[in-house]
Amino acid sequence: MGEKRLWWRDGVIYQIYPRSFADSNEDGIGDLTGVLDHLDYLEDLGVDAIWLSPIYPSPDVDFGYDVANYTAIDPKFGTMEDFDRLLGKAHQHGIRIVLDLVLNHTSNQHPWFKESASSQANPRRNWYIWHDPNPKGGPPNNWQSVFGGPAWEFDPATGQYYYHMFYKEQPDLNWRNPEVRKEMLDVFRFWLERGVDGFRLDVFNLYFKHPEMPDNPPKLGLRGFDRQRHVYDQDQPEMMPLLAEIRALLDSYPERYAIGETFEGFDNPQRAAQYCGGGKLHAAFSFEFTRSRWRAANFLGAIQRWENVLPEDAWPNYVLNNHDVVRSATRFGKGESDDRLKVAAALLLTQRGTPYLYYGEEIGMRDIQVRHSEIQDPVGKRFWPFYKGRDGCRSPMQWDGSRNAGFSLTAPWLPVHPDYPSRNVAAQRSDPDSLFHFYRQLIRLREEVPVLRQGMTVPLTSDPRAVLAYLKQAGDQTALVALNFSGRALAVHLSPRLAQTRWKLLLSNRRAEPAQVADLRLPLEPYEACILLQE
Ligand code: ISL
Ligand code: CA
Repeated sequence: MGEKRLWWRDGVIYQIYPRSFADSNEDGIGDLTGVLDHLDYLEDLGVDAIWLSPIYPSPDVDFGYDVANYTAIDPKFGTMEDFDRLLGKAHQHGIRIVLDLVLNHTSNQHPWFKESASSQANPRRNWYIWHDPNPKGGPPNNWQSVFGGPAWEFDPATGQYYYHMFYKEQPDLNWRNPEVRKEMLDVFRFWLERGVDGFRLDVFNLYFKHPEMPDNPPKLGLRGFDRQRHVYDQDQPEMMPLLAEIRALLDSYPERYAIGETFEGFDNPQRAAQYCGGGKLHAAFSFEFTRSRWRAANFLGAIQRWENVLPEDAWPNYVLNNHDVVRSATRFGKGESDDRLKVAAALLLTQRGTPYLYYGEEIGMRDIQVRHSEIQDPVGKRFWPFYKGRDGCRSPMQWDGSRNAGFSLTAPWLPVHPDYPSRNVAAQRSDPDSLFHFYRQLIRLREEVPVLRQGMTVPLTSDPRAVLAYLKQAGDQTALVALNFSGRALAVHLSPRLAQTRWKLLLSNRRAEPAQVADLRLPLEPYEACILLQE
């Protein structure tokens, strides 16, 4: 690992949901200049790159994940000049920019779809997936939308159905059409030429569907989408040569990067892993941490499963949060205490694998509770009260204790969390014991002590529920990380060799001096996260 530092492998990537980060023109919606205004903050936190959720023109049925133009900036976020300014300034701060490419589907307001829907004879008809009704009547097959209901929408004007894996306002593109494929590669080129450093590929494993569109076989599950095995509507073999083509394009520019998002990131890391490594994507997300219950063994299991399935030349990544899931602070935090969040942060930032942070995670932002009348996310409206949608984790960034948490002077598009007067960036920056400072220290340490980011996690755990302790070894460095998941004082059992090792304390949220090992036991305070380096 003596090689050169790679930003996407050795650094930390920070996801920004632009609508919710900072509003520079007081319209209640975050924007690009808002991001630019906070680059100092991001540099101080120590992140290497920011991933911006979609910033392209969008009617916002799915808040930017329904794109109406891939090579422009939505006016609510600013202009192309604002974007270029942000990119230039970010680079001056040593921060790379990763864009979110949503190429599986467009908005139904995209001019391509409008043309495509205008008649069966339109030259762009075949840019989307149109099909005659089933001879028995109804949709062409049994495929379901992940957002609920059949994935087929009938268009009475032209007498055919079109396919949409997500909302009906998000028709899927026909990637089997060479014109679509060419256009999409040009989208990559457009942003690469502007100097964008990388891409997050939204649901890329859905681009191709089986050409004959057979029914998916049934499986046990709760709702329509989960009651099928998704054999024919995702993960088709045509994806591999396409990834090779995308990768070759990226590799024709220096240090570019692509990370893909699959559904499988949630519960089938093996499927996600097949897309990573030489000649394919640099990475695909593992989302297991977003599902793990508060139990040391669950996190360890997720790490080991991910390491086991990834090809040798692929690099892992870990995520506690994103814009689709309940925040880790809400899942793990007890009341206003951030004790557990420090343990989770130490776990995330001492793995061999790129850590992804989600805005506000570093100050322990909790989900907002949305009332029915406040829901913005249509899945929330659809499945209320069983599932309230994804607004909870998308509330405005809490910058300070002033009105609207310093996000905007105008009422923001989603409510600010009521805890903002005490939980905000300004307050945590002036408190050396805050979660923010702990994240900042961990990020610094990860940078300064390569073993923390390079060494494989070798468990020493004796109590899989309450304690996760692991050794890491890389080059001539050995580190020991001990995480107490419980609110009780505990001890980690060490082998005689490890007990005799002279350990230097790099960081602990509970003590300033190294703990004394006695009787082969390393004591841990309640919720202590402690990082030791062999002297
Ligand atoms: O958020 C989910 C369920 O409510 C996930 O199933 C999610 O839809 C899936 O992980 C794909 O997510 C991505 O593509 C969607 C978009 O809505 C998500 O925000 C995005 O992360 C469609 O573009
Ligand atoms: Ca704004």
